[in-house]
Amino acid sequence: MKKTPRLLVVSNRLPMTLSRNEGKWCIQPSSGGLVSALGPVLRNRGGFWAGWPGTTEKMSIRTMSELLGPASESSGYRLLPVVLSSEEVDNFYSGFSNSVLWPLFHDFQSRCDFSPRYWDGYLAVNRKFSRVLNSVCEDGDFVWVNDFHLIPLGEMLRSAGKSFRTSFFLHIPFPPADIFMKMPWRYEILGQMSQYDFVCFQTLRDRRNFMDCLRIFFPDFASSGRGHVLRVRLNGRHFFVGSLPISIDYQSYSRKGSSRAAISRAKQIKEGLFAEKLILGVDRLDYSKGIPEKLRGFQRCLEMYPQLVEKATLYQVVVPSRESVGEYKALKEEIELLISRINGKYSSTKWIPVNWYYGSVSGEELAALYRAADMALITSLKDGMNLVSKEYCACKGRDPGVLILSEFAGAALQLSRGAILVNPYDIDRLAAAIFRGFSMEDEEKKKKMNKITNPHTKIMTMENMKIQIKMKK
Ligand code: GDG
Repeated sequence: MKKTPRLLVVSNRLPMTLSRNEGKWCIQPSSGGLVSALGPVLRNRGGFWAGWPGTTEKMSIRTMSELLGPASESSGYRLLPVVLSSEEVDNFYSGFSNSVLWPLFHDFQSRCDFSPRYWDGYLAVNRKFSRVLNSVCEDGDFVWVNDFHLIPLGEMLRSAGKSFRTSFFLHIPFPPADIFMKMPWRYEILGQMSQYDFVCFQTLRDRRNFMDCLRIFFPDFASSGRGHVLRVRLNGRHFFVGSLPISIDYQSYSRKGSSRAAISRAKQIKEGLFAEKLILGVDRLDYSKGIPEKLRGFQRCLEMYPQLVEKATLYQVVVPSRESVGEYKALKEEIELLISRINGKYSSTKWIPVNWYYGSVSGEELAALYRAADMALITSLKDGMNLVSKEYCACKGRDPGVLILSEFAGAALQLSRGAILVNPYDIDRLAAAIFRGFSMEDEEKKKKMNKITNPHTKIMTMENMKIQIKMKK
């Protein structure tokens, strides 16, 4: 009988993070969209998940396995740590990944730092990942590489001579050719992406940008097919290129949002905030998420529509992220300043316009916040997908809610019929959209939300992720 191929998932971070607190090692779930999206798809599927465990501190192999072993058992796949030094993290993670690829791929080319040492560090860490994977990979395995940190990995694995299939999924956007061209290593990056058997993007827009770049840089490029997966021929070999948007475990969010605990906690939250109308923002601390733009839009809304003063409260959760990168500290300060200005101008003895929490809340608390919110406000300046928008709709269920979503989030291409789309740079229209959301009748809100959550549309299901895994066959 033919053996089912084993699945090896690779991402920069493991789904669990190790840290040392007052001399004691702790393990906790990693945050961010990649882990939220992949976790439920992989649970109990077997195989491996390889990645960095999030610490550069030295620890014995025994301590590492004592910490990761139980997490492996409960998740149903083996966690394979790739240990990195602080110098490696500086050049590979803070450097090439977060100071070159992240800003460039989100169209912020002026934020890029193209230091050559970052490129060397990026390749060196990818080689390290490939050595760790090669130690467990067998012929016939299916290796699923995730995100921009690990683009060269497919080619490195292939050069080891074993025969396994590789797939690459880019969780962030792929930029238009005129932006991509700015990168000194553009030719190398495109060549490395073309070494996978399957390269997959969140949206048709990202896939089109990638195909445009291939056309410009590789004269013998040819493509065929139509629909979500195309066939590409390049330099004598062929591979597939797809656009398969990532989603969430809809049933699980829907259950959590309509649980008794979430409904009762949602009531408490609203009472505690004295909020007649609650607007919710949930974002990682990142300039791509447009948090300052959201705050300016909310302030403008209070100026333009004073009837919302003492009625609409913005609650913003900001999840700490990349705190070692200087720009992120500056962003936090900018957010603090904007919030204190709004609160200084509008607060009264019974109402504070903006409440924020800098930290990560539990999954249960997040579901209760989604349930409590009359509106979710997402103002990304560019976003691969944005799972928060989907989670909000799933948790809200039949309770009337409004989704205001940036047209620059990948999710906008899927959720446009049910959301109010905004350009976060257009402050007056953003303010008007918030007001419009609150002026809508409950029936209209429910109708719009149904366009998103209706199971026939399949936009909230994980079908697409499953298709990617099926590509291994
Ligand atoms: C990248 C791409 C793409 C947030 N705060 C808390 C918390 N979260 C969870 C949310 C959500 C996830 O983090 C954030 O996902 P996003 O998709 O919004 O954004 P990124 O982290 O930037 O993810 C993005 C994604 O990858 C997947 O492909 O959509 O475009 O940038 O799941 O729920 N979870 C908990 N507490 C929090 O305080 N428990």
